[in-house]
Amino acid sequence: MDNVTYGQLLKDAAALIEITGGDPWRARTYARIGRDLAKRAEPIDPVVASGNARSLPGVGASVEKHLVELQESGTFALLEELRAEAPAHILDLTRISGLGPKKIRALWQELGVGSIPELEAVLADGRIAELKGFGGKSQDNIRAELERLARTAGRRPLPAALRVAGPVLDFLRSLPEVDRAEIAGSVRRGKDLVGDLDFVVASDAPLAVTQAIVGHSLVREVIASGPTKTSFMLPGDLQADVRIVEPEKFGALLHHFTGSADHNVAMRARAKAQGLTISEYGVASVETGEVVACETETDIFAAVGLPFIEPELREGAGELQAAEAGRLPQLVQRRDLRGDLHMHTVASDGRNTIREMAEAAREFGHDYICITDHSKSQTVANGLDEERLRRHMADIDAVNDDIDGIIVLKGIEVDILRDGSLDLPGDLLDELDFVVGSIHASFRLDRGAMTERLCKAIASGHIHCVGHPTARKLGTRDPIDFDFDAVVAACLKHRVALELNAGAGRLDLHDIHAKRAAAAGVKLLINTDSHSAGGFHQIFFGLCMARRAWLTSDQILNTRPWDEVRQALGPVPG
Ligand code: DGT
Ligand code: CA
Ligand code: CA
Ligand code: ZN
Repeated sequence: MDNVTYGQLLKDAAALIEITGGDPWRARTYARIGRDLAKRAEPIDPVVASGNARSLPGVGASVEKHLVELQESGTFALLEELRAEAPAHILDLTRISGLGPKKIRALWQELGVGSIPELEAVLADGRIAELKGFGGKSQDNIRAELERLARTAGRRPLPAALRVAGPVLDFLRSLPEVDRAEIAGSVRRGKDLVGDLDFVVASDAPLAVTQAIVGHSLVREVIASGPTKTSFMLPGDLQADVRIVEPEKFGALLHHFTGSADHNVAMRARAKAQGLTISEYGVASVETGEVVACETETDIFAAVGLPFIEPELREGAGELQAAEAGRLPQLVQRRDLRGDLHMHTVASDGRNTIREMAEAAREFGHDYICITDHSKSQTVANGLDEERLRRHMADIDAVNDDIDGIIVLKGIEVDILRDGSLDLPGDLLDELDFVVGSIHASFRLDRGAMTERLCKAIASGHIHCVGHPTARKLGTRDPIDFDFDAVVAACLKHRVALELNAGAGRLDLHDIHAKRAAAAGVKLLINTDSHSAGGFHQIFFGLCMARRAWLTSDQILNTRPWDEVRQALGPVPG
């Protein structure tokens, strides 16, 4: 069994313990262990199999027993007991942010609500108002959440999809019968939310490949299986389609299933005008039926008179015209990025020290980083007040003096308060190398007030960058509402950058806004907002957003050395 499943089932048990009125302390312990196991890089299976489950972080005698049962049977007795005690679909309610286990328990015990449709019913007939803690505001929130869930039904964040897709792709590539395997579809195009996974495989032995896939431990349920096409379910209710072709036709298959559908439609129209057809089997002549291209994607594009178009651009949004005119952008790449200017340490809510973050960043290949812990109003995140920030600044300087091969800058992620003022005094902020200003509360101001709030912070002269500008949480919280163009104008005027926050839970700005900001001339920064030394790889997700926004390296500030970044930002001198 894979780590994600171990973790998910422990988290399910944790939620059910609280919903059924069990010990909250025990629930929290299970939830924490579940989260840690799901994130763990090394497989848990062999550890459990060798009887060493207790060497896993936090695991004691009772959890060890569950893990052993899980490995043997795919479930454990306690989980089954808990499931039997509560309504079958009650865990669906945990997807509504703002509804914790306590509230879910009240809904179930007092009103008999055990599923999302039942929740919709008590909301519609007003019975929900009988419950304590479910006033008008809370009901509005639940309504908004239900709308959000309906809108994003079945779609999930790219990082979560990749966590599941990665091991499947590795497995396919490890098969001796497999020549090449790639993930296609919306994942290859780097979309922030994806519907399903599409794998394309080159092999001369499709049956052997199919047999191997359906036997894989990650495969939950096979939906359809033919000689060259298989569909199955992966953990987290994620569907995957696998298609297999002979190696000579791999390019055609990869192109077709990378899409997007709109891009394919545009390609077909172009081919038709040239007397050609285009399908998953290649580009062919209408007249003779002869296939003129199929081996590589470059061949496919060349057959219709175009240069290679990067997958992130294939949305049918003018990429064919740009390619035809020789105006395709030279998209920013991983190796262009030199630094990361947003991260947390143990001083606030991060897991590692300044030194550990610096060493990991250097190992990752960065030339500079900025330590930006939270400011004081983030009490849950142990935010820094003036006095603690002063000490932290000295600590950062000490690490910077001591370490070779990387510049360690001192900064902060200062809260932009409800009225647009900043959470720490301006003269103190001005002593820092770099300041990120972010919104972490009061997300529901109306559009006018929210725009004013952001513009006031941008005009303060004390911040260099707006962090995660729309404050969305990918798949769980909608973006805040403000006049984006007004904020872009303020950023230009005051030389403030906008962040492309690459943190797996955010991806904020997303592509459409990033494109608009860059077109207006605002500088962007791709930062990971890492909360641990293992977080820097998330820059990949930020790159996906940037590339989907057609961005080149000169539109992204942290492709430059630190002194140039600094000079490009902040109040105009004089
Ligand atoms: P998703 O899964 O909803 O996030 O988005 P995609 O783009 O991965 O869509 P999916 O999985 O339905 O299909 C993968 C690609 O296969 C799609 O981008 C283009 C191609 N494709 C699938 N069905 C059709 C179709 O009916 N017409 C065209 N032109 N292309 C299709
Ligand atoms: Ca797909
Ligand atoms: Ca699909
Ligand atoms: Zn933040």
